Amino acid sequence: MTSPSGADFVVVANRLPVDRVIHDDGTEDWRTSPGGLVTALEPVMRANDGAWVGWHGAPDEKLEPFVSDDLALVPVELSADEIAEYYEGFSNATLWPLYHDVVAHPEFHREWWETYKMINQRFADRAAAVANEGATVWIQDYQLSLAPKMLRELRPDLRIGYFLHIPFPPAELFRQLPWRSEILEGMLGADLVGFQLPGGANNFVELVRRMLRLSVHRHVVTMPDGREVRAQAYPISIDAQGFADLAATPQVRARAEEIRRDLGDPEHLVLGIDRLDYTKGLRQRLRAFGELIGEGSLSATDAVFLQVANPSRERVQEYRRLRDDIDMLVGRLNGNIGTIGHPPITYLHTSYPREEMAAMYVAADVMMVTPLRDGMNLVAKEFVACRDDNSGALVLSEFAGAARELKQAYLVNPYDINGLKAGLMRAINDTPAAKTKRMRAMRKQVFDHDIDHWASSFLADLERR
Ligand code: GDG
Repeated sequence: MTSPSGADFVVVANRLPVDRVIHDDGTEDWRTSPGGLVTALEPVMRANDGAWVGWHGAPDEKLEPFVSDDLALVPVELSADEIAEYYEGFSNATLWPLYHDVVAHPEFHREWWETYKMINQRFADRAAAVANEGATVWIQDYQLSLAPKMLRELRPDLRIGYFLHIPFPPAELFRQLPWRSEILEGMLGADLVGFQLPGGANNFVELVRRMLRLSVHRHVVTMPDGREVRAQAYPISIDAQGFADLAATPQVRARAEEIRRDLGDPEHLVLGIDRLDYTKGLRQRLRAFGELIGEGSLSATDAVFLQVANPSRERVQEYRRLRDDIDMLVGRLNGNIGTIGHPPITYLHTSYPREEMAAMYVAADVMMVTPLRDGMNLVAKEFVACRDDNSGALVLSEFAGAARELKQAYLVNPYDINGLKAGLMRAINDTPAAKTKRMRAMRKQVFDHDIDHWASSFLADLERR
């Protein structure tokens, strides 16, 4: 394939699954960004003349459709102002905090909303232009919640799915949104609306019933024109075998040992890996660890906390503030509780290749995933997939979607610092046999419900609509 023409299967997401690489000789190229979604959808795209519609990552640049790694890509252009208002503004400073329990204050700006509508229309127009008659279109996530309705208006012949990767909030919070009805109506443009958890689907149909006064029976909404829309949970997952294979390579094994050595061969290596986001509960987690060292429950020579925080949304004010807060907190904690040659917290504000991530998962004794609210949390599942000897312990927030499936984790309330401390100590001190039992059960869950399972269940249900 040299250029995308009409497609029978179209994915629409804020970002295309590729990053631009510039070689030493100045030539440009695209590299597929590794991620569960592309891995899961690649085979479906290949089998169905698929195309992916999304922004290519650079502002103020209009690109023609192109093919990379056999994937047909349809770039949507965004100007710097549009990115500021549609993406950083409405998506990440309005919807993101509102949908995550308002752990940060959502900002409501009418100009952001206008731009959000305009950009959703642009994505819908592009999808309408590329989809063949009767094609299936799968729209992803909160940046595009109006696109399903816009696309249906342009192309009633299409089968449209929509999946929300983040939580869908309860009515008490959602009703704050000045454009609440429009967002609900936008999502209802789909035939199938997918959520991470049944709770999200319940919140959605409840709002549809109360605010739009539509009839709902067993999670099927009947629209005024008689069309039916189903809302249902499809918990997302990872390419479990892919992670397991990567973790089993001699290079990753050797690197895992090297990481432990470089950290001073601690008895307990505690790991955190998150996008630097205020929803991820970093402050509480670091404080809990700091207190355990400070009061002597853990010793600074035996225990090390390796926290990786990937740079994220750095143009949004709340994220810049968070970065400063965490820098200061880590500095203070290490200053207070460290000893010569033993800073108990190693904090890395950067991102790594997948191999390095796998090596960290293998190296750790305890993984701490303690978000204040999280749609799913793939890091928790990736850690589990990498532990082929059934060793290691997962401390997991009750408020991560993953807690519903990974019930054998050491579950904690991430707001409760004493509870976090107790959870971490249990995870450290439990017998190896108890840890093995828990890990084995979690591995079974993750391998039985991997990303292919997620994509194929959603798409099979969509085809039945
Ligand atoms: C949203 C929802 C939901 C992280 N650091 C590096 C790196 N990562 C990868 C991880 C993981 C992914 O990024 C992060 O996914 P999470 O699920 O943990 O969190 P969000 O980014 O907030 O994702 C979330 C998800 O969508 C899917 O629906 O689970 O609830 O918030 O895969 O491995 N990857 C590489 N280097 C890094 O440094 N290569």
